[in-house]
Amino acid sequence: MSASSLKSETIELMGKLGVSQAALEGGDLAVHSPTNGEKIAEVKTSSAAEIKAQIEKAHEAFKVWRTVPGPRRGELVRLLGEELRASKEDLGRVVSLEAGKIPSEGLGEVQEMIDICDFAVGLSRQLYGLTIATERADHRMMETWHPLGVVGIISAFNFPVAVWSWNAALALVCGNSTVWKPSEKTPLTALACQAILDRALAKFGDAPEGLATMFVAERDGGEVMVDHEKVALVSATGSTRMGRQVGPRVAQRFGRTILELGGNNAGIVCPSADMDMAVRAIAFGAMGTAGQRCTTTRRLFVHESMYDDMVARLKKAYLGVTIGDPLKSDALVGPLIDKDAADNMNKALESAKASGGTVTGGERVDVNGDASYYYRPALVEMPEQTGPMFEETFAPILYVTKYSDFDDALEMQNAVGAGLSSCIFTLNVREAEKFLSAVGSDCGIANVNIGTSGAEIGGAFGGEKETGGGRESGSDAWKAYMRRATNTVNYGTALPLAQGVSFDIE
Ligand code: UN1
Repeated sequence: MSASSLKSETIELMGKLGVSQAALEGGDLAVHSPTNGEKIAEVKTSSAAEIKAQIEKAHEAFKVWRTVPGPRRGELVRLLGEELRASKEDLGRVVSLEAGKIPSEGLGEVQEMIDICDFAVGLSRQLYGLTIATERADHRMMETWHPLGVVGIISAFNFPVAVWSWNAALALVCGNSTVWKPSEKTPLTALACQAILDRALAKFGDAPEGLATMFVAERDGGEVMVDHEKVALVSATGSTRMGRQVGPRVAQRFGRTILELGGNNAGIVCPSADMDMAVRAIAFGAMGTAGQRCTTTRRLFVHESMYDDMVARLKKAYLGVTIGDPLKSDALVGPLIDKDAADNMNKALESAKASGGTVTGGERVDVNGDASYYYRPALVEMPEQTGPMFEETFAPILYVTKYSDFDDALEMQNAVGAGLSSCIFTLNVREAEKFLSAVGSDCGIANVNIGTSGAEIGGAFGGEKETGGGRESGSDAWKAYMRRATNTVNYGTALPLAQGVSFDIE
């Protein structure tokens, strides 16, 4: 495929998805495909004034949308799910083109969007509150969940479409409007999602204008949204560094946040582990998506009795894994997103070596020349948990360290700043249950005999500590997108005061 044909494929695919060629040309933000470095589009960024106007409009839309019954709001998300089913192949391909994911992962991401739509449709009839026993006669106490307002969504390049849908599907059934700022590295997938959503909105018929929109901008555009008083909730996915800035800024104006930040996810391999299962799970968790998931397995603690066997098997997997252009091959590992990612990977490997690490893999692989960054995933044997192991490097690096005592392994796993995902491989029920207990993994996701990545949408997704504490997606994550009112109703003829207080004014 010649360089220019990638651009024409982009125009053709985006056209099929409903985005005009004009929207892809002449803009001030260049979009490069990480698959070969080619410039595939130039899109227009929004000014601060445009973003503010968009938020004002979303706020007006919210005032209407909050009065629409939940199940009817669910109908819009059902239509979105239908449109996504129809566009799955094309949107999945744009994810591969723009984010460099291998085809099954690009498609998997769109499947995750379809799944959350299904979930949200059911949820639209289940925005339940509690009825609570009251201490007063002839009284009823209950909770009501109300729509919150404008939800600002900030998403990262690595899940350029799914993370938006987790937020938008829930926010919309909960009666909110949404404004989305995608990563400036992946605006095309966002333009495609907007076109898909616009088709669902057209079929829906009478949704208020400006209900769910997006804008392309660099960081300063995101700041406009973060600081805007009419954005009730900012749901931000990205680095811990970004979250450290977003969190306090939103808190300053008493807005709400859902923060889904860095992960430095670990696995523990115990003496009884099913080794075949563990190797496959760890290989996918560490090398899948070229190590660019927030749930990627980055650290591994292996019991000394299994260590040599595990390292030998992993080395084989690392040296044998196929690396290639996701648009043209069925390789399992695609490119890093850009040169910065490659520089960070190299830096971390240098630092690991300086800390006594032995590196297998990690070298650059020439797939499509100098303007794209393909690397063999790196397996790094570390004598102890030290140096770069404490940092999240968004690249395919897996550090492996030996342990002899289970409690030490647990302590090492919890000894980092982030607290997103974790896993244990064991057939020993005591180890498994301890890992899941209050003294076990301190992460938001803790798995047994499953890797750290690839969570289903049905569970709440997010993590503790420097991961930010937010939860998105399934379970009761919807509650973060609504405000709770406690209502007490007196249907009697007296006015008893709570706690037996007397206050007789006659
Ligand atoms: C992310 O990397 O930001 O659990 C999200 C997973 C995916 C989501 C990852 N379902 O790996």
